[in-house]
Amino acid sequence: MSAHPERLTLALQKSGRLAERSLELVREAGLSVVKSANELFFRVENYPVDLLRVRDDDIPTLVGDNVADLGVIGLNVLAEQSHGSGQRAEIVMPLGFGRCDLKIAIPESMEYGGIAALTGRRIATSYPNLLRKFLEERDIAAEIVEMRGAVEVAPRLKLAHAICDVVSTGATLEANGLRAVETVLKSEAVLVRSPVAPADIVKHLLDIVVERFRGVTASRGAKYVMMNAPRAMLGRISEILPGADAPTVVPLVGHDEMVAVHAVCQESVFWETLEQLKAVGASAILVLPIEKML
Ligand code: PRT
Ligand code: ZN
Repeated sequence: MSAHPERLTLALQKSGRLAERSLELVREAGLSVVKSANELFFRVENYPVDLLRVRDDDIPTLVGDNVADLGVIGLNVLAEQSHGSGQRAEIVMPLGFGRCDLKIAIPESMEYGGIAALTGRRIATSYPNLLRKFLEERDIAAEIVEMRGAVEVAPRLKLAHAICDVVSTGATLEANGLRAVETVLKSEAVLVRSPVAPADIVKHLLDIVVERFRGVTASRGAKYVMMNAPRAMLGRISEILPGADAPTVVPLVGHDEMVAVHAVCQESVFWETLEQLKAVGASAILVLPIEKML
């Protein structure tokens, strides 16, 4: 049973790499968060919603055990914890932030002709379950050394030959004389929900919140692009526009060979894209942000 049966509870990371973007998602979904001195809970002013602020590692369990109805968590953490028994938090959708890869990295000086090079080696990681599964699937017998943090220093300390850790820019690997050789998991923040359906009053609210999160996530990075273009070039223009399906084409009065093209681009529109559009004859190109999408 949920801690507050008549309220929707969302578990978010209290501080860390996912904290700010998680809170931003909640705000963009129209929930006004009231920050309070209460370390554990923030209230939402305009809906019966509570934000439970915790360490990210606790979120899969809190949602799996139905203490929270929804949660935002890195797929890496969720997947690592999805090995034991017990109720599981269910993935609703990826959220498009907190992207990183769980990678195996070795010292620059170590030779590497392929994954067989890891046979008989010691690999330090905070992700023993994911690493074990990855190695087993490839029939590699290696020793896993479990570490809580500072995994990247293990090779220098002669604790391990290699590491398996989360990488985003790669700067940490480089600073420690390591290079990535295998990708164990591609990760991003995901929205998870409790396996137990909430009471009816909360269920309705939960559906609304999930739909709004979907809208916020979909419109992020999406752009509305408008331009004038030669009718003959419409095919090329559709190819150039990133992630746009079926642009709207409007005739221009007095210009039979020219049309106005309007399209929603799901991906970022870069200067290169605009230059390509110009090169095929487009003019008066406008790129507008999209605030909401449903
Ligand atoms: O206190 P709490 O337990 O809540 O937080 P935490 O310290 O366990 O996690 P936190 O806030 O560091 O990360 C939360 C989540 O962010 C992770 O579980 C990932 O899903 C995601 N994420 C995205 C990252 C990174 N990018 C990342 N770069 N998590 C960790 N890192 C670390 C990595 O471990 C390594 O030490 O950053 C370093 C590498 O970064 P680069 O840029 O040098 O490659
Ligand atoms: Zn953590």
